[in-house]
Amino acid sequence: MFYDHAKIYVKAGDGGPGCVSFHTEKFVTNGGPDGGDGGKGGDVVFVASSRLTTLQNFRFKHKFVAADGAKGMNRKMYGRGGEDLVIGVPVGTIIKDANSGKLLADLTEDKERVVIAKGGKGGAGNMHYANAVRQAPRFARAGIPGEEKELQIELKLIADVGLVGYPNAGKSTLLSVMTAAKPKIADYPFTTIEPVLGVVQNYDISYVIADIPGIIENAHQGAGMGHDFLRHIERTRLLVHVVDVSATDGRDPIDDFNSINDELIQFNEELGKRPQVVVANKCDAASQEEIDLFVEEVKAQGYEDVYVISAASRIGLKELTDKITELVTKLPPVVLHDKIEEDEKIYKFEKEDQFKIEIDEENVFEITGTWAKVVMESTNFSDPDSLSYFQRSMINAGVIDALKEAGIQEGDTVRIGDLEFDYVE
Ligand SMILES: Nc1nc2c(ncn2[C@@H]2O[C@H](COP(=O)(O)OP(=O)(O)OP(=O)(O)O)[C@@H](O)[C@H]2O)c(=O)[nH]1
Ligand SMILES: [Mg+2]
Repeated sequence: MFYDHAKIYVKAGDGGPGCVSFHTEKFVTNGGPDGGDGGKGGDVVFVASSRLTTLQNFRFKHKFVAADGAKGMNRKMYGRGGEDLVIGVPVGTIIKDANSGKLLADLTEDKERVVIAKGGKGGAGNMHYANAVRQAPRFARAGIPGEEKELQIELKLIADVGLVGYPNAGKSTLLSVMTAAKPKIADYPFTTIEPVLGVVQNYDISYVIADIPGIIENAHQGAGMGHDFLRHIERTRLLVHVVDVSATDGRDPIDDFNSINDELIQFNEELGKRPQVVVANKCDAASQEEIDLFVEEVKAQGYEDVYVISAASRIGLKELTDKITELVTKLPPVVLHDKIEEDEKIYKFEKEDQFKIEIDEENVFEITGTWAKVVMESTNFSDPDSLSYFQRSMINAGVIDALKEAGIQEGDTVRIGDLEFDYVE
């Protein structure tokens, strides 16, 4: 089985909590606050590697969690940052948010890296909260939780040229004579069951050809191997359409050619419009009449580049390879997606995802979400300074306004985590 898609869960590390501490030293009493900041949580990072070829690594492991940041320490020492979790994937991997379907990354080059889930920032230690009035802050901020995401991961191989054609047409044979690749070749349909890449070296130019399993009529409805593998040639600049002109299996080469083109359009209209070089293969086993008939018909359909070859007997290969090389260097790369927008949400508290207000059947206004979690962990409820900081956070974050909007009345109960208090105007 060729692993070309997977669904996984990733979570970046939480920021470490800030520290509450006061400077102590021999002969020094009542030293100032010296609690350091918590360390940042580790990021979840994806790195493309040309040494990997499948998503096999996700076959049994579906959960990936980066390390949390450490707690801040006394003497203004920062907590250690959590280590990033680095996940290697093949070049050509596309990462999407599984829930929204939003594209997060498209890794097209070796060693390309992308941070998919950002680690939470560490909480500030109490050293930051001293001021003229509040000389001994007994609170520090909690760390911000790391981002978590469900990801849909897909592999679309990066090849310049895609070989398409009916099963048994000779695609793998052609790959084996144009490149150093050694695909399996046999006289029965569906010999190729997973994509194979080969590198063509022609003059000083090199490019990658992908051989995929044969396609048959109604592949879009799942016939044969289906057309799932077509995704691997979606990015190719050029298609090389291989047809068996000898009609050995009793099929009609023109019908084969037309039905493959129909399947390409069914899969993706763009793929139907992709430039095509048509290869009439197995000319050694075909009559001149059969060959002429095919070439005439294909040219009549508007295809200019038609090559008569025998992959097995290595006839006509040079002209074909030169043409493919020329087209590959001329054609622009295929752009699959629009540019990915940056999403910088995690370090900022934005209103929508910082809290949520729900009113339960006892008319308790419950506040949940990241804001609530962080603020609750940051507050020392036995410390008056910390409490007033908490109250100001409620106003600044817009919680009070949101409660009013939700219809809160004087004396109603508000709940955040384990804390319940009465709402006072
Ligand atoms: N006579 C002749 N036979 C050929 C030629 N090219 C390939 N063949 C034979 O055709 C059969 C199928 O070749 P493959 O290269 O496996 O065909 P394929 O298109 O990759 O087939 P699938 O992987 O099953 O889709 C093999 O027996 C090859 O030896 C040719 O130019 N002439
Ligand atoms: Mg094959």
